[in-house]
Formats: sequence, C-alpha cells, structure tokens
Amino acid sequence: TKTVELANYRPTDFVLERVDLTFELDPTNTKVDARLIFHRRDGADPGAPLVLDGDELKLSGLLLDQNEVPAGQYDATPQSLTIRNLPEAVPFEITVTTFINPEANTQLMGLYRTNGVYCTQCEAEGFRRITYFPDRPDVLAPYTITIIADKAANPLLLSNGNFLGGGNYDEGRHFAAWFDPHPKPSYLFALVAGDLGVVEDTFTTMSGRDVVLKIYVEHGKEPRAAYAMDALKRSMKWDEERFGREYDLDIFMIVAVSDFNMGAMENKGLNVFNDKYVLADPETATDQDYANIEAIIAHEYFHNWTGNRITCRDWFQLCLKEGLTVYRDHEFSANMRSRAVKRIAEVRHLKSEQFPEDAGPLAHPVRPTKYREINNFYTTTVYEKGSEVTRMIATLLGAEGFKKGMDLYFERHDGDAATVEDFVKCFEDANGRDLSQFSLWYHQAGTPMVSASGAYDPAAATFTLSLEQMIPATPGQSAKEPMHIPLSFALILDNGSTATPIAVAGGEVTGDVLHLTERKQTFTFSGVSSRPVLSLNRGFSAPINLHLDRSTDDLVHIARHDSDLFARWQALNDLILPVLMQGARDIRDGGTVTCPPAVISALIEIAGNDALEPAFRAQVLALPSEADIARELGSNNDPDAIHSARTAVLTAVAKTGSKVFQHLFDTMKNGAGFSPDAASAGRRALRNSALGYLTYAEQSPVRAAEAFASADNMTDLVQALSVLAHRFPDTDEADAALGAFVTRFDDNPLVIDKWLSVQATIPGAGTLDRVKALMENRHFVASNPNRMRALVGSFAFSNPTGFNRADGEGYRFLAERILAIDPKNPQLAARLLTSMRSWRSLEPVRADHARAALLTIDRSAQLSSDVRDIVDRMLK
Ligand code: B3K
Ligand code: ZN
Repeated sequence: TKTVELANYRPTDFVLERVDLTFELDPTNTKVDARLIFHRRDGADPGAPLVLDGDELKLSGLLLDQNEVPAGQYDATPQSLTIRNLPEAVPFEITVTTFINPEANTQLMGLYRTNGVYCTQCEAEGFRRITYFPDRPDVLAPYTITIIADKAANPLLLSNGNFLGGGNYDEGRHFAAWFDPHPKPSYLFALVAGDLGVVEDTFTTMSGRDVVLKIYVEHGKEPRAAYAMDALKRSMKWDEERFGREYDLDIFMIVAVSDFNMGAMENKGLNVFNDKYVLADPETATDQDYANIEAIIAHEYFHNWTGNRITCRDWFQLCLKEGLTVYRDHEFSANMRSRAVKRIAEVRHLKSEQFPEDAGPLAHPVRPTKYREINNFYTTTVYEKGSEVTRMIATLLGAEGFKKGMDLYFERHDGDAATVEDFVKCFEDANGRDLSQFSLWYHQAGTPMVSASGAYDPAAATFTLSLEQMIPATPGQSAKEPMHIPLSFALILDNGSTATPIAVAGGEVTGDVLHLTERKQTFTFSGVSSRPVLSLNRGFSAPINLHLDRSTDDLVHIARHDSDLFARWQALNDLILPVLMQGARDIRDGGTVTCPPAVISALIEIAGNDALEPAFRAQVLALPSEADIARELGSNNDPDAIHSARTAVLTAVAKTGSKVFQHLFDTMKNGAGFSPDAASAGRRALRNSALGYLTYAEQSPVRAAEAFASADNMTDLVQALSVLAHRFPDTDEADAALGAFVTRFDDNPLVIDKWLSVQATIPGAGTLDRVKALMENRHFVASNPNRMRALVGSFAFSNPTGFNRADGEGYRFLAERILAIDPKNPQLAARLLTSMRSWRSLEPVRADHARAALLTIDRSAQLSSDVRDIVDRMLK
C-alpha cells in the first residue's frame, strides 16, 4: 500500500452535483445502480479523466448520459474506474452498475449482513465497496436513495434524510425512497433493511419543529432501548442550550446491530450503533454501560453539526470532527453527572490509553501528515488528545471567548469540508488572539513533560515558580519546538484557603491560568503571606506529564483541603503512585513493599469522609492500575512484580481500613428500586470498592459469594463475580458463580461478553489456557467483534500478568489470532494488535518474546494493509 500525504492534497477535477442510488437487495447478489451527476470544476484540466474509487468491485454496467460507454473510453479494475473524454463545460450523468455480496462481507465495511439485517458502515472508505465513487470527504452532494427488497424479510427499508414514499413492487418485493437534502460525503451514507422492533418518541426543537425519533432494535429488546432514547432527547436539548445547535431533518433514527467494528456511526439522520451502546436494563447493564450509552448516543448525535454539517476536507483532519465531538460529549456528561468525577475518569482514561500510545512506536500528531491505512488513525490520540486540545482552547479563551469562536465556526463553515486551520482561525478571529504557537498541539506528537519547582521567600512574601518543558522525540519527529501550555494553578495556604497572589513577573497569567510558552520560564507572585503548597495543572488543564516534587505532608494537605475535588484526587494519586512504583522495583530486586502509613491513612480518611460524594471516594480507592504503574515506570517493566506490589499495597490499605470498609459496605446500599443515575451509581461503586478491600483483608471468598447471591443489578453482580474469579480462581465459589452467571444469561450475548472478559482478565499465567478453552465455548462466536474483543481483547489489553507471561506464550497466542482474524476482518485484527504498542518498555526477556511474535506477523505474506501498517510501525 502507498502512503497518503497531506501535502499532496488537491481538490477533485469534477464537482459532484447529485447522487441517486437504487439498491435491489439480495443477501448474496445485491444490485446497485448509481446515477451521479458531475460537472468539470472551473479551472480543471479539460482533458482530465474522471477517476472513481472502488474496493473489490466488479463493473457490470456503465452509461454516460444514458448511453453505453464504449470499451475504449474507460478502464475498470477492482480498485478504480477511470472514464475519459468527458464533456468540458456541461454537466453529465454517469450510471454505474455493480453487484455486491453482503453475506460474504466479513470485513463489516460497506454493505453487510448482521443477524439477517442489511446494514452499512462507510467511514472511512467503505462506500467504495458498494459502488465506484469519488470516495473522499470533500465531495459533498444531496442523495436520493431507493431501496427494493423482499417485503416479508425486510419490512423495514431505511436510509438517510427524510422519507419520500414507498409502496409495493413486483414478486413480493416493496420499495422505499429517501431524500437527504443536506449535501454530505459518502462516508455518511447509510442503508438498513430487515425486520426490527422500534421504540418511538418525538422531540420539539427550539424553533418549534417536531422531530420523530426512532430507535430500532431486535424484536423483544424494545424495553432495553428506553435509556438510549432518554439520553438522545437530553442530548438534543443540551446541544440547543449549550451550542445553539438545532436538529435539521424531520426524523432521527438509530439502529442497533450486533456485528459492528466500533462503537457507533454518525450517518446523517440514521446512526448505526453497536447494540452494546444502546441496550440496557438494570438486570443486564452495569453503571458503566449506562454511562457509555449516554456518552455515545450524545457523541453521535453531536456529530450532526460537528462532522456532518461541517465535515472534514480530508482524513488528516479527522480530529476536527472527532476531538471536538469528544470534547462536546465530555461536557455533556459532565453536566449530566458530577463534573469532578467525570473529569477524573477522563484523565484516568487519557493517561491509560493515550499516554502509552504517545510514548510508543504508534505515536502520531493529533493532526497527522501521512498515513498508509486511515482505519488505523481512529486513535485515542485523534479522539482523546484531540478533545484535550479543544479543552485547552476553551481554557485559554475562557467560556465566552470559546463560545464566540464556536459560533463563528458554525456560521462560517456550515456546509463546508473544513480543516484544522479553518477551525483554529475562527477562535483567532473571534478573539483577536494569535494561536499559532498553540497550534503545535495539533502537529507535535508526544506527551510534553513539564518540570516544576517552587520557592517561597517569607521576607518578600513572594513565591517563584520555575518551569521547564521538554517534548520527547516520537517517530518521524526528533526535534520539537516549545509549546503553549496552559497550566491552571493555585497556592494553597496553611489554613486550607487559596491565596490570591499577584503575578509580577515571568509571563502571562490570566486568572488561575499561567501560560508556559518558553522552554524555561520563571513566574514570580507577590502578596503570598505564608508558605503555600502549589497545586498545578489543576483539572488537568494540559495533557502533560508533570514533575513536581512535593512532600507527603504537602500532598496530604491538598488532599484534605483543596476546594477542588479533582485536585484532591490528583494529590492522592501523586501520593500513592510513587509507593506503587517503588514497590514494583523493590519486588523485582527481590525485596518487599513498604507503604508509608501517612499515605494509607490519607486514603482511608477520604474513603470514610461522608461529606464527599461516594463516586469521588470510589475513584480515590481505585488505585492506579497495573498499566498505570507500568507506564510511569516507563522501562524494564516486569508485570509480575507490578502485580505483586499493587496487591501488597491493596492488602495494606485493606487491613488498616477494614472498619471503614465494613461501614461503607453496610451503609452504601441503595434503597428499593434501581436507578442508573450518577449518585446511585456512585454508591454502588463505593460499596463494591469496599467489598474488594474487605476481601483483601479477609482473604476469603465468602463475602463476595454472598454479594453475588444477593445482587439485584448487573453492576453488583459482575463486581462480585470479578472478585471471586480474580481473587479466588478455581475455588468452588468462583466456579459456582461463573456457572450460575452463564446459565442465567445464556441468551444474552452482551452479558456473555462480561462473563468472557471477567475470565480473560484473571491474573496469572494460567489464564491463557482458560482463554484458549473459551474460544471453543459455544458462546464464543469468532466472527462477532464484541465477542472477540471481550475475550481476546480483554486478555491482551487488560490482563498484564496473563498476557505478558514470561515465557512469551501470550504474545504467540495473540500473533496466531491476528493472523487468523486478518483475512476476515482486518480492522479488528489491527486494533487487537495495538495491545502490544508498549512492548519496548518490557524487561528484556519479555521484550524479546514480544519482538519474536511481532516478527511472525511481519513475515506473513498475506497481511492486510491495516495489520501491515501497524506491525511495520511497531517494529521500526
Ligand atoms: N466516526 C465513527 C468512527 C468510524 C471509524 C471508522 N474506522 C464513530 C465516531 O467516532 O463517532
Ligand atoms: Zn466520533
């Protein structure tokens, strides 16, 4: 495959005016007629041919203005259709006929079948698997769609836009026609046909228009779509209130399907969802499932403006829609739930997913400049770091300034295929501010490291803060420029109050944000009446690694007194992380773990503080994960030592805090009736956390077995199951619970996924055999991405000791799986392979095994471009 470069972007020679598609659906032989009206772009070469993209296509018919095109005038290959001698000055119509086989489409890109339903996935380059087309995001047109299909099997015929009409056709078939007036790129096209149940509602927009809302699910599952519908209505309202964005069609539809490569897809007016992110009820969904559904429903809905009305000029601009839309869904969830707890969860996620990517062989800028396979750039860097960059713009400009920039963006670029530069310019123009240095966040990969140190001068009542930034080298970028890093800060005084210092020298300070723009910079503040404790990068105002030495006493002081919950969590994290890291080093060196009592008691004090919201306390008690510790250690990692160290610290906390945990376990019960709201979820999280600690103190499965037996919702049930399976594997209690669970949820594949991942994440070398055995289980369907991710994905991504077995068997197993999956579903294979992205930071023995496994993949002759791209970058 060839490399695509941003620098080579140029507009098409032809402008697409209209698209008219007719589908005659058949499971193995679907006929697609595409009527496309083009004209030559002003100034384009009058002799330039029209080149359309294809992927595994075979041309069956080609008309130019309704006449057959002579053989010499065109060339068709599976990847492209080139037509020459086209009119210079007048519009012309091309009609392309192709036949495709949805049933055989195991890649789940283009038109495919899932549980007897036809559905499509076109982003990024799936449309070219349906028909020959200028399949790029800067080609926008209105679409008219006609679907013809067997009526009994497919009572439902859906596409984008508004419904035009339908009726009976010949031979038991019927048809439906849809028109989407909003010009869109092909990646937003969707078609769904089949027999599904529906949940219906309406929403009245801010200008008083009624919009019909429909969520389609498999028959019988309608009640489980109620929460998604509620989240959709809240999203629509929120986007009106917060961003002034109103929905723009008569109908908004969501279809839940069971075979889907990712979470969901924002096709215009017809979102297609992985059913995992639609279906929920208390018996089958955890609190995390509810939160994910709320966030993803919102995310896809928000794309209607950030992504659809304003789309991307090319795929290098992916963060323009993704980073911005993630920021919007984060803000939405923060408004629906506890802002501080939401921010803590986001930062944990960012650090555990994006930071390793940015520190390893797959690191790339938020706005990349080249790619070999665009599917591999739907990354946590583009999405989550992209969101953080948007958040920093809001921090730099303030809420008002940010809003002005967004308003200008919507006004100036509605209907456009825009660029990151266009976006940034709107904030510059609306605020009269130069963001050129700030824009480096889009272009320089790697997590900046900021070292900070403070000094207090009591005589002068001044505080000096010295900062230094360093951006690590990343693939293809060795030298970096200093960046504009907005650091939110506070000086916490002895009595717990926050000083209001006056910045006197060193650089720009606006409110509680200081602007680090030089490689080295020293800020001085006056009017600081007593020695303060520095709280820096509050709310994680910049996605950086911060090195700031503070004493245990100072951190405990912040943990106790800071007015900001996020800062308190951060301080506790800064207290415990070094303990875990040192413990891992000590164990690797044959020693034991020392856990300072002051750190333990700070944690327990917060856990038992009833003035703090339960969800926050649960976040504090969820110590940094084994992956977090590995990331912070950075090199020579021994997952077994990390696991032992973490277990030792958990046990120490559990023993010291057993009274508090017993109290929480007894009192944090929810009353009668289940509610998925954030407060109730927080109580469940805290109680389950207490259960986990009590089990460390008691070293017995009895309490968890009781919790399993008495659970009345999925959150509690699966937590108890995890404690049993992870802490007491192969005991009667664990086996009984796993058995009872699978029997009870035998007919619910989404719950079976939880059963698979609980088992795939049992710590220790023995889990590989268990995973292999589960692959033979009748519940495991290898072609279903959710099942594969639940079993093999959980094992590789979330089982550090099991996957990183010292003998390398985990890596060899993954390599075999990758090679088996790749021919069928390359996107899924490539995604699973990214679980090895931090292989170079393993200790040498494991790193050698990991390299050998990667080389096995590398040597395979038949790799997809997806896996080829990942493996090449990982070995470079
Ligand atoms: N835009 C889609 C992701 C498409 C992934 C293509 N490989 C979902 C989303 O981000 O909302
Ligand atoms: Zn998105």
